[in-house]
Amino acid sequence: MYVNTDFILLWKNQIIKTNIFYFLAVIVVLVTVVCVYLLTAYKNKKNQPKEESDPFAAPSGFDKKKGKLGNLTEKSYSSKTTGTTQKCYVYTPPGYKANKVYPVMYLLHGINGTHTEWKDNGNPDRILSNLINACDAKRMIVVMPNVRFMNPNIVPSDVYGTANVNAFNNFFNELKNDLMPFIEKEYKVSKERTGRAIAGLSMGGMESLNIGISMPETFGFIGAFSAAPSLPFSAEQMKLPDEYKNNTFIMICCGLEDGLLSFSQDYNKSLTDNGVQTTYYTIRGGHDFGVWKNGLYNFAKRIF
Ligand code: FER
Repeated sequence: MYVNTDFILLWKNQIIKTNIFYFLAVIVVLVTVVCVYLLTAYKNKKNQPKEESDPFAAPSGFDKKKGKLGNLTEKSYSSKTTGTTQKCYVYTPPGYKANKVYPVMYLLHGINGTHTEWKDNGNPDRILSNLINACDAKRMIVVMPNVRFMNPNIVPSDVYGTANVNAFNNFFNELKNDLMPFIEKEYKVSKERTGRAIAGLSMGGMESLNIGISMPETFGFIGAFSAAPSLPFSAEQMKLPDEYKNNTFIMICCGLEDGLLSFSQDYNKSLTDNGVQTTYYTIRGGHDFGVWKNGLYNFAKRIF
């Protein structure tokens, strides 16, 4: 039988050529996939906070639900200072036991907010519970009050007006006379300065500095996140009695893109010029909860 070997050879060559073509194509695709993967991994690594070099970077997911959450409960109490019924949110940690004594943090909102602002925007229960579950923060009770003490109890349309600013300053009396006695009656909280903290965002940060510096025998820990202007103290008055200069933790932080950054810088300078130790840092961000959540994370981690 006659077999056309030329044809078979041609056919074999064709198969080899086609296979080489596919082989090369697969190699090109594989190399591209590996390159894209390596490039993405490198980019992601670059964007991640450098935890060793930046002690204030919060790890990714710090404000997401990871494990067991504590409880947020809305409480009402009557205020003699304003003659109104006031509300606050109270965070109790995972594993909370009503018969145990806990340190307490008062966490204050900003000029537009009410007692719901932290709960609605700041994931305080997740931030605190994640820290506590990882043993990076002590179990604590966190009270989120209404810092605007006016009658009637409303948010005025002109939030920068005198009435609103005065209502924030009225919180000083309210805290001492009404809120702290209420919390200390309802919950077993520490009555030592080493077990009491006050912190807040913007207007609440300014108030925390105001109250903390005025009552160093009551608060051992003060946090001001993007503190607002209008602190009643002059630079010379921003100081602590000698006995509290080195045992009061004051943390001031602000976003680098925040229009109020100069106030944090000035408050910090006045304190340090007057011999008061502070912890001061800035991060990327504006006048917003990106910065304030980071502030709460870093403050809660370092107190008690
Ligand atoms: C001001 C600018 C900002 C001020 C208060 C704020 C009382 C507060 C901002 C906030 O709480 O977010 O001049 O003066």
